[in-house]
Amino acid sequence: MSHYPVPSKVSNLLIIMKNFKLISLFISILFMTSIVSCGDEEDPASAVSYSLTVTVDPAVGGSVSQTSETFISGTTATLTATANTNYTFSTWTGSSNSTSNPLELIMNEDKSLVAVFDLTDSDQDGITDDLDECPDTAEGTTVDDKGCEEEVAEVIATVWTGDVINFSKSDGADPALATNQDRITNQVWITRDNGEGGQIYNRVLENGFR
Ligand SMILES: [Ca+2]
Repeated sequence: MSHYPVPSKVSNLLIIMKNFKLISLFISILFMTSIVSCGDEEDPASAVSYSLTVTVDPAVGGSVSQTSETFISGTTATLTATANTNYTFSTWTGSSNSTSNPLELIMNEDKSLVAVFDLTDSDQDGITDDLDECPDTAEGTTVDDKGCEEEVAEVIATVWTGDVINFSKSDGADPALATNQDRITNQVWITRDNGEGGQIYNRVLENGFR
């Protein structure tokens, strides 16, 4: 191939076109740079955000300082649980299983938190404070369903440890009569009831003697 001299007008045009390409490239770079710098800036309108859902279990148990809300990615949400009367904050469940209160959450994804409250039993007697009419009974006290000390009836059992006794009483004979009893000691008068089943019993105890 042979080279021919380029006419000067054509040469000028080529130079202009070259410059135009350079200018275009420069403008393009400027434009690209401005796009990149826009992306770097924290523009709340375009930033990624995540939702936080907060619930309370049971609803009457208490409240949480933070309500359900949307957070910009990376933001820290602080949740403080406050128990209502007769309730105690127990734990967080859901996206975080923690007993920390307040709880700090970094919002890097959608999160759902449940604040769990338990009924309080101040004296640990098994009757929760909302039902306990005596909420300060001593440890180990036996309590009734109102949480108050239960009167325990004294139970006295008489156990026969002597020889086997063959006892007999005619049907229908009066168990109140000594002849129809087997008086072993002053406190043990065995006889048999005339009612259905013919229960054998200690006549002394039946009459309220001791
Ligand atoms: Ca109690």
